[in-house]
Amino acid sequence: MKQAGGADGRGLAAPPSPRYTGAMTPDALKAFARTDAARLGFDAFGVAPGTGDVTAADRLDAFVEAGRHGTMDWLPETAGRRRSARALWPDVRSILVLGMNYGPDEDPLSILERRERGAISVYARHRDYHDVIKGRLKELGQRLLARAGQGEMKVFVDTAPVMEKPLGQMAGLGWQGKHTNLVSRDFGSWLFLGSVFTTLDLLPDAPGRDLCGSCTACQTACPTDAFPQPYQLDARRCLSYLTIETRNPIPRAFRAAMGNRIYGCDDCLAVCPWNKFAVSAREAKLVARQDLKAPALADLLALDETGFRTLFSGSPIKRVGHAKFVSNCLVAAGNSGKAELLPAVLARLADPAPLVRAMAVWALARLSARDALERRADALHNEEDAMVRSEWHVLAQED
Ligand code: B12
Ligand code: SF4
Ligand code: SF4
Repeated sequence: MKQAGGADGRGLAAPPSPRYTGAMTPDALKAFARTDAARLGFDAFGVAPGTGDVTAADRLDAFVEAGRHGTMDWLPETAGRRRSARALWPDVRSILVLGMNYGPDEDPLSILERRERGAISVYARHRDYHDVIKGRLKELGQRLLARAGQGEMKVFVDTAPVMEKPLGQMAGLGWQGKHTNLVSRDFGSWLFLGSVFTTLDLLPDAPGRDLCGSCTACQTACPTDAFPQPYQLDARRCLSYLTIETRNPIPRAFRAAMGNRIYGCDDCLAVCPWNKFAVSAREAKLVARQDLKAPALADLLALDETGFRTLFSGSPIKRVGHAKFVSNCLVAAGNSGKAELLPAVLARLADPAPLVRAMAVWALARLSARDALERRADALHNEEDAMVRSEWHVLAQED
């Protein structure tokens, strides 16, 4: 048994275990892994062949060629390895795909009506799922190798150059729906995905069958019309990308449509009829924190760097950084129609981060056009940043 380094350098091989030496059939090994996965808190399990999904590669190329990845340059940069499991690791023979249910315990869209509150998407209302899942994938893989008495493995969740959704479909966990995410018959839209690549031969499961039928609910629900075709997403129009991935200001065309969504978006996921079988997360670390279900925008706008880091310690939100997060909250404040948020917005006009000042200008103009016009000349006199100046200038053109 060799020590295998993961793509992130942290993949592990199990230490030799005298208890588990001896041949096991691929079927018995798979049954062992399935039981172990459930014990470790995974809700869905399947095996894909080591070849991965070869048809997904062409679609990835088409996505990148059309520029739909926006500023996520790491997608084209890693496309060579991402497009096939064997390109990532030539020795892989089987891929265990695991799903962990993060189903919400209430309607995730009801918060959208409460405009003075910030809507945080379901996946970010609790502990960072990468932290929850990665260690368990390693444990699963280690125990499998120990049981087999041979082999190597690497584990992946989200950030590695692996196309997890097509793999999930190949492993029979569900199918890539028209909203492009994997839909499960048992858990609807609410499964996190992770995988264990291994050199062991395990019997693959039958791939998941597309059960979208004539439904178009996700496409209709999208507030920014981000699906140019069913099964295809233009990330540049997706609020998840705009609020999390890009550090540029939210384009003006999408600011009103953003409403109070300050981190990610769940609309296309939440309307899927297959959620009728969904249940709330059983993993305690994936149950929503009370304080992140409907946080007041006034409180979030008042957060300084330290307060931001403390509030979002252990949460994926921490990774977007204070400036991006506050800038998202300012767009939400601008959409709130709540004059009581004006003092918090005015305070951010003097923020050291240009991105924050820029969105404060927009929010101010939305909440009080008169205030904005009164301040414009002075602000332009003192402002040196081109992005912020352009927000004031556009305001002038909109007189
Ligand atoms: C980049 C990325 C994003 C980007 C781009 C999303 C996207 N759809 O590609 C952005 C930032 C927008 C994003 C948003 C979200 N993400 Co994301 N993201 C990823 C990541 C890192 C890579 C995805 C990827 O490869 N995209 C590239 C393009 C080419 O892939 P694609 O859209 O799936 O393209 C397919 C379709 O176009 C399809 N296709 C094209 N034509 C046709 C035609 C037919 C007939 C068919 C059937 C298919 C088809 O084939 C392509 C290849 O499979 C994965 C993790 C991973 N390593 O896989 C997580 C991942 C997909 N994200 C996830 C989540 C939870 C989200 C959000 C729900 C978070 C949120 N609440 O805000 C949203 C959902 C938005 C949406 N509707 O997709 C989960 C999804 C879990 C699941 N059950 O599927 C993943 C798997 C992370 C994880 N480990 O759990 N994400
Ligand atoms: S996450 Fe929101 S913005 Fe993105 S595609 Fe789904 S509904 Fe549209
Ligand atoms: S909402 Fe309808 S079309 Fe969209 S993924 Fe679910 S079943 Fe498919």
